[in-house]
Amino acid sequence: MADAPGSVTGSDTVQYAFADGVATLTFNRPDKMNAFTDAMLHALLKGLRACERDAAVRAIVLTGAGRAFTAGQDLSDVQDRGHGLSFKDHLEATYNKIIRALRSVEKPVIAGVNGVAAGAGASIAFACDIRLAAESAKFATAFGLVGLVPDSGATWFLPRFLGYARAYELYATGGRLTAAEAHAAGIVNHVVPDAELADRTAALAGQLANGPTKAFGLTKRAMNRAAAGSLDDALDYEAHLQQIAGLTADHGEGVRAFLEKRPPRFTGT
Ligand code: LHQ
Repeated sequence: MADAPGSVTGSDTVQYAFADGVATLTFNRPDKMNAFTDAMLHALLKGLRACERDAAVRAIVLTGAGRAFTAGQDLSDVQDRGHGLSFKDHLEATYNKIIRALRSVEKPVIAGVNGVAAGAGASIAFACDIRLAAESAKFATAFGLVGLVPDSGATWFLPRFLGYARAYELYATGGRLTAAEAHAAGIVNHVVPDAELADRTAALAGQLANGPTKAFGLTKRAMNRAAAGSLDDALDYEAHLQQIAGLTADHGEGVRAFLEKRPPRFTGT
């Protein structure tokens, strides 16, 4: 029997579904634009860890229920805690762990950005490997509008996509990018009609889940490291990882399939 939507994450506010190698985590607090409470953040982290552990999961999708991807931190939660909240502790205990988990899980992670992604919600979308956006989706920097600095990796990701000046201006003006603008800037891989987002995201995730999972994971590891290093480092590290990928069953299958002029049957091993 399939897991109940909240049983893997421990909360219905982040629902987990699994089929055909693809795990989908859905932010599910639509009346509040899927703004993150503590319970949601812990549920998301739990869901990501479960995806990491489960070898049957070979691609991961993050998306939102209703008209938002997620509006980032629930601001009423922050206000309720008043000066009792350590922003630093909160970030370290939740968002920073989530961003690290997204970048370190050695499986492709796709954000199906169904609506607005604001504040740390946009950062979470930026930390995924691939972004598909509905035509009506938006990326809202939000932080500056509430007197905060960009967090959850935003200062790392956005200047890499936009360059320093455009990223700084966006944060300083509380600006937003439409899906089309995000696509033009290279943030979003594909913009699709709203009604097609779920199917298009599932189709891409399904395709990736049938791929050579180990090689896809090692590719991510190499690109994470190359983003911060020199060409010499990248060359050394690629050679190191290729030694690992070259010993996988999927590599053997890929070569056999090529030589036998047939599609490969990858198993993720
Ligand atoms: C919300 C929220 C929300 C609560 C919509 N909270 N209720 C990390 C660590 C520590 C501290 C602080 O922050 C962080 C990281 C961050 O993420 S900071 C940035 C937090 N996010 C924002 O500032 C975004 C605030 N939301 C918005 O700007 C708008 O709601 C957006 C642009 C997302 C959507 O606008 P609309 O489509 O016009 O929808 P709406 O504003 O009417 O929202 C619908 C409901 O959702 C509404 O509730 P209500 O009871 O009045 O119907 C909003 O209050 C609620 N909601 N975002 N973050």
